[in-house]
Amino acid sequence: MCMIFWVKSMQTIVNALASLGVTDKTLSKEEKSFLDKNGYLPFEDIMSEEELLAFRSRLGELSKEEGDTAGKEVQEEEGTMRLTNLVNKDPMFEKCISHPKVLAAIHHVLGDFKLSSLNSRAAMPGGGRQGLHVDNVHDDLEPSDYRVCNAIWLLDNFTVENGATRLVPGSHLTGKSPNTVLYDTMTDHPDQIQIVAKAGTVVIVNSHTWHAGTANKTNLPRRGMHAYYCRRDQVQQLDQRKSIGQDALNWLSPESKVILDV
Ligand SMILES: O=C(O)CCC(=O)C(=O)O
Repeated sequence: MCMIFWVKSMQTIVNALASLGVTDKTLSKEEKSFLDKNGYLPFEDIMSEEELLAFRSRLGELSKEEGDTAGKEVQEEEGTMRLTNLVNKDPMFEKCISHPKVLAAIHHVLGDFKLSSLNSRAAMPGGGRQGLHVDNVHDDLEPSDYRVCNAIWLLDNFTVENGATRLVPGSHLTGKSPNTVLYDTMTDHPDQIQIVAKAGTVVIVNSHTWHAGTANKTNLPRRGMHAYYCRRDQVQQLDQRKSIGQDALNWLSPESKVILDV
């Protein structure tokens, strides 16, 4: 990439972060080193009870409205209910792409970044088990060359029983994708942990950390939203310029438009 363009683009995201109140001190030294070492970082109490109720209720309405077409713009997955392009569907979802602490963590991993897509994923009763994966298949990636990073917004308590995300701490440092080194990505990994955390938490997951959804063995859905970011030089999962409507362009802040690259 031409140096002048790179510096200009980096200034744009840096300016947007500054006006959202993100500084080098937004994350503590301990938080940065935990994220660097383990490839994930939870933040508790990012959503209030009222916000949780509002998000759950709006996603429920959207699921009904979209029916069989839900999630089609990006990804369908058996045993789950997915919705996508949420930024475009209600002003309430802007919170998920503009929270200073979350953005500070994404910036720490990716440097110059943009939103790749904002989706919800509910593991339905009996569904949700995935193979360990990274979100950008690669091999021999240098630890400083991260391209994608996720923020999982927990709308329900994530428990061992209801399909809490599993991940292998530190696996982002191997530079490898699990499908190229593991015999079977579906089985439990000896070093995996499960992200057991309460609703309202946001978990940053460096998407090069081996991770996966687990099976929901309860009779209620396990709901979360994925604010998925990519480095600014990467292709978005959902082309935001093509997907955004005029209503959203009217309600989004200038900072959010920089984050979306629209
Ligand atoms: O929702 C989860 O627990 C993780 C899902 C995931 O990793 C994915 O869909 O790629």
